[in-house]
Amino acid sequence: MSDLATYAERKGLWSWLTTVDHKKIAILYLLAGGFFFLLGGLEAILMRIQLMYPNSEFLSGSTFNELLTMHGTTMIFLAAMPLIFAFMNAVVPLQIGARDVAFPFINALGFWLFLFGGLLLNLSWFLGGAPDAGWTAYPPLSSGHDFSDQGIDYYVLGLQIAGIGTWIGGINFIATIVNMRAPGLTFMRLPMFTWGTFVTSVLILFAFPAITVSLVLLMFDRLFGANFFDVNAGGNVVIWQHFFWIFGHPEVYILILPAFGIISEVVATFSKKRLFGYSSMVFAMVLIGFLGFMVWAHHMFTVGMGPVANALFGISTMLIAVPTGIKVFNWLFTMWGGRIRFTTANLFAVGFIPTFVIGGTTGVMLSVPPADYQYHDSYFVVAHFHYTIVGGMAFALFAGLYYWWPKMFGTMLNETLGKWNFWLFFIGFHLTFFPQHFLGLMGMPRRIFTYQEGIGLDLGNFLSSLGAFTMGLSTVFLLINIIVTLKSGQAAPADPWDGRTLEWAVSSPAPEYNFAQMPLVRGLDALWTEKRNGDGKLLPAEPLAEIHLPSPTILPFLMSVGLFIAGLGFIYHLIPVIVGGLAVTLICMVIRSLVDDPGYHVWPRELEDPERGVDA
Ligand code: HEM
Ligand SMILES: [Cu+2]
Repeated sequence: MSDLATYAERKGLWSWLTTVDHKKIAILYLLAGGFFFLLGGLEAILMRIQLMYPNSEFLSGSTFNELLTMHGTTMIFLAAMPLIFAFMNAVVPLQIGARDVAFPFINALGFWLFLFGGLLLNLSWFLGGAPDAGWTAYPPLSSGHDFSDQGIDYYVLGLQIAGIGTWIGGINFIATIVNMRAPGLTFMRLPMFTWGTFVTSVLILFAFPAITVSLVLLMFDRLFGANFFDVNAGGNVVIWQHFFWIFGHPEVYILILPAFGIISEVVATFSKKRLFGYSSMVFAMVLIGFLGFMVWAHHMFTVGMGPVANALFGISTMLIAVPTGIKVFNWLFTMWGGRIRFTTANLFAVGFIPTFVIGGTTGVMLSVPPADYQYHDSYFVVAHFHYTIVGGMAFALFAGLYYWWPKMFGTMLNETLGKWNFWLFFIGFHLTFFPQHFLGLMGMPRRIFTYQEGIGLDLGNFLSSLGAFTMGLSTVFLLINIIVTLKSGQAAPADPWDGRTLEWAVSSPAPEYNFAQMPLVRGLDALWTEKRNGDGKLLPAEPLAEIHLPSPTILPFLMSVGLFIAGLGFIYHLIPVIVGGLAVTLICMVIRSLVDDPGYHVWPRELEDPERGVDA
């Protein structure tokens, strides 16, 4: 039988292209998401250079529009989403005591679809120009060829392919969390990050079909002459806004709920206390997820929906502040009286709290429809959503990176460089986005490429650009840290932070099979329960026996290449290319269905350290 020896041999590029192991897929997501994060950051810096001084001619208006659109789209779909998926993959199976996700093949397919969708979208830079209608792609800006050119086709097809990847990835996590929890791990004992992943996956399941449908309609308008959004032919442009935001608002919760989960884990671990108000944290999360579907039209107050609709959507939006407030207070109470350690991970988590609260507060301000008539489409909105999405989600991603890096890579990131990373980012962040509130209130519209001199906007924009450069510098510290750590990082023990949850019970990085024996969970914070009430080791829930693992396969990669090719075919109306690309995908699906793949086994004698049972 094939065994660990062959696993160890599988190290080269081929092993990455064919892997179905959630830990390796996590690293792929981290690499790809990190790459797109840098790309989106570069686009942001270019925009900030342009806006640093009035009447600047660094960029043309149309280039600015492309950068604006690609920055927003890249950050949301190609950076934030995959980085969240990186941690979901790296951590969730370990936290629930499972050997992998429910469908490893689908997991790999989800990654490759996202990557090839992202590559297709970015190819537009080299082939005729990037999309330029904003990340929201409102028609008629996006629908006809009068305003936009080929770029939007790349937007439509790139996002469609990447979106399918995200969707099946979400379904996979639902199945995993429902079915694969270790014995004793009831739902009300799930770690908060796993809860965040679960609720987020349900949101993905229901939200992504809305963008899929909208993109299909837009694709028909653009490629096949349909009239869904052509007002002259009886179409309706406002319906796009509804479709887009029925997806788009849940999308921001898709990003923030796992971030809340990360913060909960990090704050509890580094306060050496169990999370305050665990059950209320769970219910708050579920409630935020539910309410997240009720509020989409708060993006459309100024469209003319009328006072009743505006009032209802305004009130439902304000309601979300209640569960969010519960979470904020619970984090504070967790820290209260705790033995707090200010590691880099915890600095990011603690920095998250006030920053996110500012973003939440401006959100409540925006939810008041008459007030929104003033704020709408101004820099106030840009400040608001960056406070939630960078001050919230990106801070949490940094916290998660420093926290789980040892588990993912088996080395410790450097704390000194980490603190440079944190402080520069924290200062740079507020310097960038705080002045934008005032720029917005003074009347600076969003999505403009320049402004006049002497109308009061000079100082705020100058400071904002300085802040952006500071964040760029902070990212350089992160990159240096990663390079230094990869070259000569100190090896990480299994449990470097005195952790509470199951992932800290296995070695760093976890062995291929995660747990030699499925653990028995005897309380909330499973590992901490054993540290307090047992001998600090997990009890096995099953005898030592052979472990079944799925074989690697190149099919998910090839299926995604097929769709990528078909996507190009659609954009250029080349029927043979469409047929060829779809054929590649279809043939792979047939192979997958017809060829039996029994996987392989790891036998007890091959385990790294069989004596140690679940600890291996
Ligand atoms: C970290 C440094 C960042 C800087 C300096 C930055 C800067 C900017 C700038 C200058 C704009 C254009 C605003 C306008 O003209 O309306 C913008 C828009 C936007 N940003 Fe960022 N951004 C950053 C990070 C992020 C992140 C991490 C995300 C999401 C995960 C994000 C999402 C967006 C979105 C969705 C838009 C709107 C695009 C549109 O209007 O179509 N940004 N950002
Ligand atoms: Cu919203």
